[in-house]
Amino acid sequence: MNDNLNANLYALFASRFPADRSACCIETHDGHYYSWDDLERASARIANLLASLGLEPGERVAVQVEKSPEALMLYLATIRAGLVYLPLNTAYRQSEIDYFLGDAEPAVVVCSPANFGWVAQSAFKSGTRHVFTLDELHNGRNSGSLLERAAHHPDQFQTVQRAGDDLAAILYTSGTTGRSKGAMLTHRNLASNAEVLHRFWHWQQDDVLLHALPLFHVHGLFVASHGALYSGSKMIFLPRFDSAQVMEYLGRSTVFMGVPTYYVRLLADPRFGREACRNMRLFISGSAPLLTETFTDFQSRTDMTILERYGMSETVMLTSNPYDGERRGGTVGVPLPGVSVRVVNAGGENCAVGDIGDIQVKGPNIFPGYWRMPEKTAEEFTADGYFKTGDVGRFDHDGYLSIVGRSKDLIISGGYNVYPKEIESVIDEMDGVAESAVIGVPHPDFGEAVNAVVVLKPGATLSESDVIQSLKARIANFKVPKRVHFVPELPRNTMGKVQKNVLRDRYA
Ligand code: MLC
Ligand code: AMP
Repeated sequence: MNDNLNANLYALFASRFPADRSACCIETHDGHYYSWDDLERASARIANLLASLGLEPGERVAVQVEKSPEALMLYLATIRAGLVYLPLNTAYRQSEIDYFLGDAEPAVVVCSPANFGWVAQSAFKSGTRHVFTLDELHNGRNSGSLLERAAHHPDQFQTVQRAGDDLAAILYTSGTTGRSKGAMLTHRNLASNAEVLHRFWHWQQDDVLLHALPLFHVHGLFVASHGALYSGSKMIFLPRFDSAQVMEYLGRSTVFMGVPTYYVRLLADPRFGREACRNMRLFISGSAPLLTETFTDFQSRTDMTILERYGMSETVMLTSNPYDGERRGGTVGVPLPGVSVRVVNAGGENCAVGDIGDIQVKGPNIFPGYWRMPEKTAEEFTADGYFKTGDVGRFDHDGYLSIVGRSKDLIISGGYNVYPKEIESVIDEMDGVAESAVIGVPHPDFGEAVNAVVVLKPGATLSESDVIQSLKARIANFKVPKRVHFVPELPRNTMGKVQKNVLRDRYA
């Protein structure tokens, strides 16, 4: 990529939109159609509004809103205006939002009307200058929303000049110790991955992406939406994953992406099969391990093979099963072109084929570091510039990578990451709790479910539902343990470390 040209990611997308800008870009489940022209004009109006606020390039725009075409337009407008997009899961509660806003110090925060009061309070405490809702009505009124303000601005906007190394987005990913870290992603990181995936997955302009993922994580925003934007392909936007609704639209779609739970739920519907998939070209799975059973059930029900790929917030996509070659169940495929992936032993040497070791990666898609955490960043890279993923795997003789575990203490539930340490700290603060350990146990729907094992202080009478209710008020719902087990003491090894493997076996 030539940095003398504008390396702004939006400029790249715009150069690839269909020549016929009146073609449909997004169709929604409730029957609204948006053309490519609509997308360009609306993002220009919002970019003009953001520019009118006097923001400096690189300032952050934090967004916690429901999924909608307008949310995607806000994302594109932010990039277009040279600002940095910070998406936030709608499930996050006040203490989580307080932390993200305090750490990222965004200049602008956009939230839902229902949360406006407390989010605005939190935002202003962090020095945020502007808090908006997007466009949803509040008590029947729509005054002060970002879209209403943007409507008064011109529908043309000169995309701001950005270099490949300039930041485009920050995605918070929890830390194994301490609080969440903001993974900084540059225009080059995102552009290089969009280009590579476009070729690797054989995207065509006449593809139709059935988009059921949330827009606030890598999978829904940078893999799914970017794929369609870069290819000039239409998207059908569903507000959330619902298997019946997905089935309704599959006949008019060609590409679908999801976390393994989506495939488990589709397969649970007896109507899902060859006929439902007759128009489909490609099903992609990622964000969590796809069970071999799901992979083979899908094959026998549909005569199609799910393509599994592997990535993370810090790196976007790293490996993928091939489009034309063999898609091998239980593997995440081969390194994407331009991405270097190695498996190393404890001494940092490359493992032999078949041997298990730590997965390390390098390439134009790898993030430059964690927001305002130079020491943490340095710890996560090797001296020769490889990023330590925290995943453990092995290569086979044909160069296919399998992920066999994680060196990081992480639970992936329904495609969402949950860091035990964070939940343990909240449980340990509860009255009556002496200590706790949070583990992931196999779950038929979510892949892994969060479980807590709690030791009470003498005389305390906390129940399972007390712990769950108290956590629901404080942390995002998907992090709340599905079960709480009470024990007199936690199993420890001779070093005093809690033996989570013992607990995982006991509660599996
Ligand atoms: C919702 N709940 C979850 C959950 N999602 N619990 C555990 N894990 C989850 N993932 C809670 C709900 O709040 C509810 O709590 C209860 O579980 C049952 O809810 P549900 O109705 O079954 O949930 P639903 O709304 O259908 O959502 C499930 C889901 C959703 C799987 C559709 O979680 C989802 O879309 N996940 C995708 C996540 C994703 O996009 N990941 C990509 C990350 S990017 P209660 O208490 O009310 O009963 C990444 C990088 C990469 O990892 O490689 O892609
Ligand atoms: P996140 O931090 O949310 O971006 O999650 C990234 C993590 O998800 C990776 O480090 C892996 O542990 C996991 N992951 C992503 N894709 C896959 C996959 N196909 N198989 C197994 N794990 C995956």
